[in-house]
Amino acid sequence: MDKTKERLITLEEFIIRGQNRFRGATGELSQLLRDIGLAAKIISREINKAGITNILGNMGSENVHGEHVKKLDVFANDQMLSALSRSGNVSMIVSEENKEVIRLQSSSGKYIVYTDPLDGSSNIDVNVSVGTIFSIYRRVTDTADEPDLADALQPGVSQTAAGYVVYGSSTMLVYTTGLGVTTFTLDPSIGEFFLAENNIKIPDLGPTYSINEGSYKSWDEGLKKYIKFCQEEDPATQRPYSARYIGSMVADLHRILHKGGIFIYPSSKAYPNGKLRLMYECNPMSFIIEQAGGRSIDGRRRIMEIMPDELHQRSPIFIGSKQNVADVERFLKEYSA
Ligand code: FBP
Repeated sequence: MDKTKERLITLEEFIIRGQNRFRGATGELSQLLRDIGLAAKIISREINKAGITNILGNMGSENVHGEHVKKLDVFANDQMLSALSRSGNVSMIVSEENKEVIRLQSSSGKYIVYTDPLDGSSNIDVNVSVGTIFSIYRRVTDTADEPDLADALQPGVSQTAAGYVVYGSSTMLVYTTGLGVTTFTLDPSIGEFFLAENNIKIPDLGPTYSINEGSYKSWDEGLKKYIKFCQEEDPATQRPYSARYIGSMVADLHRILHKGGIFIYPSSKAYPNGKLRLMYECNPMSFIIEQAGGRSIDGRRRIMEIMPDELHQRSPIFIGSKQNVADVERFLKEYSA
């Protein structure tokens, strides 16, 4: 069917249709997704003109992780915090840019939201794709009471919704509410997100691997053997695979969602527990990839079954097509201590 002939469906319409599938739906999650869509449009507009406005470069301060904060990090964080506070449906926010939990006046709000407002910071100043990541949980404590840490420290399997925005050659919003993964493309000329693909499925195997090979020396033996396996000549199994590493997790996983393959950020000497944060990088991307038919592990366990004990804890991650993840899992079991 020629796509241009199909009636374009807006994010708004798609969200309302989704809501109507749930008897007794209150519309609160729908409002939250709409608000995140609005923040994405504003951040996208700022990124697109970053080279001509004074928004590139460092703020001159460091964040909770001891990383230099970029001006765009702060801008994106402000946009996400104000968007998430609009509806009154959110009682707590945890952001990569804020050490402590942000408690909102709407303490009876039934949702907790984690966000990495701008993922891929090292690429911001050089016009390479970056992203925004979000993960939404329903509170476990009574909304009549003040929310507490038990509401925030839930395993990934308890996510109500998760998604990301990729700011690349076009801006795309990708999310799941547990009913498959849907993608939307922003038409900046009218400021509207339109449905691009519904219920997208990741290929079972993809001939690419994505890892920062600069830390090779400090990898587990099993991982070294797996990367050698990817580089061996064997046309029957599409090997050697190609190496693809953008250095923005969102952009690397957006490619893998469409083309298959595997993204790995292992533990290493520099990052003994991995670099990426469990609650606002690993869990939301794992929910998306699993909903599309892929897998995500920390080397031994399913990422989304990890019980968190800290807001900003890190985790190694091996995520992507189920055959690629099964292969690395086999090597890790066989060769790693
Ligand atoms: P930020 O959220 O601070 O950008 O960090 C995460 C990240 O940039 C990921 O997007 C990316 O996959 C990874 O770090 C790149 O790390 P490295 O430069 O060590 O390969």
